[in-house]
Amino acid sequence: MLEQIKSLQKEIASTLPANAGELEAFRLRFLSRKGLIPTLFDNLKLLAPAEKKDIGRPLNELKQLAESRLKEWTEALGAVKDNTQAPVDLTLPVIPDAIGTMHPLNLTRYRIIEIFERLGFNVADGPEIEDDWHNFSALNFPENHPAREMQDTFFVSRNPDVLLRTHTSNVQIRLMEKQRPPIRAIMPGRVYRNEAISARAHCFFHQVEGLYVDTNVSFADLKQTLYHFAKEMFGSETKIRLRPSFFPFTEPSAEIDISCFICHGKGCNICKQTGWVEIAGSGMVHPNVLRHVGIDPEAFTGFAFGMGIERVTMLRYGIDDLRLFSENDVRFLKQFKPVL
Ligand code: 2NL
Repeated sequence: MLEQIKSLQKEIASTLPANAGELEAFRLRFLSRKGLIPTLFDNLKLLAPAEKKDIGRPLNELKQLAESRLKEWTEALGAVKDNTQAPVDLTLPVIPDAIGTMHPLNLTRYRIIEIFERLGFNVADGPEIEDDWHNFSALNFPENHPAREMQDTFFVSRNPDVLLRTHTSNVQIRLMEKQRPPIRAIMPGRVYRNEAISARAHCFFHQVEGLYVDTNVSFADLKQTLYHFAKEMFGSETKIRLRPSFFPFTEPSAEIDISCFICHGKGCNICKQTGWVEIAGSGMVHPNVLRHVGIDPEAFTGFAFGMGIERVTMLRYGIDDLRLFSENDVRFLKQFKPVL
């Protein structure tokens, strides 16, 4: 029996199964219930106690050898097992994966663009770092206007002044300088004002301004265009109201209010019990502005307007703190439409 154990030991040491079938054959031959090693253990029981001692030990070692080899080879073959499966098809289309959500300011910006594009407005953009002419002088700001002060505007350098634009009107000036009427465009973009940060103010925000210059553009066109916008944006029941106002670049000028879509005129927190919510400033382009860009104010007229994207977004989604837009808190951001 000792001889048999020694020869089996040699056989195991020289075996190297090449695949799962050969490995199973090894298991069946040596370790299965009717295999060689369990049979030797059965025979061991029949021996006299003195012989048992001499045979038991090498037999146990043989069993351990066979078991450890089986385990080793099973693991080794497992690592290359994928060879037997169908390869990955690299020509299949990618499964779309939601990688994040749209920023609410972008959702509003895209909606505004969509509404005005259908009215024939182009989308224009321009620099956020601007000179005095395009941000102030061309827009008929007087020399001593408070917006030109350090307290209100971020200056990159002075004399000549270079600054962070305080509105996107600079893009309208640049557009009118290089393009003749008819001009119909909106200008979304980031603007900067030197203000202490709070729930209602930030040192930067986003604006969409609009401009329509052609022969015979009237105040009625302004009213009807913004009425259409209000209904598209806030629902078909929405009414608008115009209040006289003042801007250096428009004459006459008007604030645009919409009827409160929360309480429908009954009075609530959003409209501060008035039934109306302010959404935009507007007016007829000042003749001086047209002159500054070489457009004859006797031949052409235009209307313009500006609205804050943050303000419209806060109304749309019931957001009560401006800082949420720039804090990048995912608990806030992931509540909006997923990007696919
Ligand atoms: C507001 C008011 C407004 C304009 C912007 C404009 C631009 C040119 C000429 C005339 Cl080039 N007007 N833009 C006009 C009226 C109001 O914005 O409250 N914005 C947040």
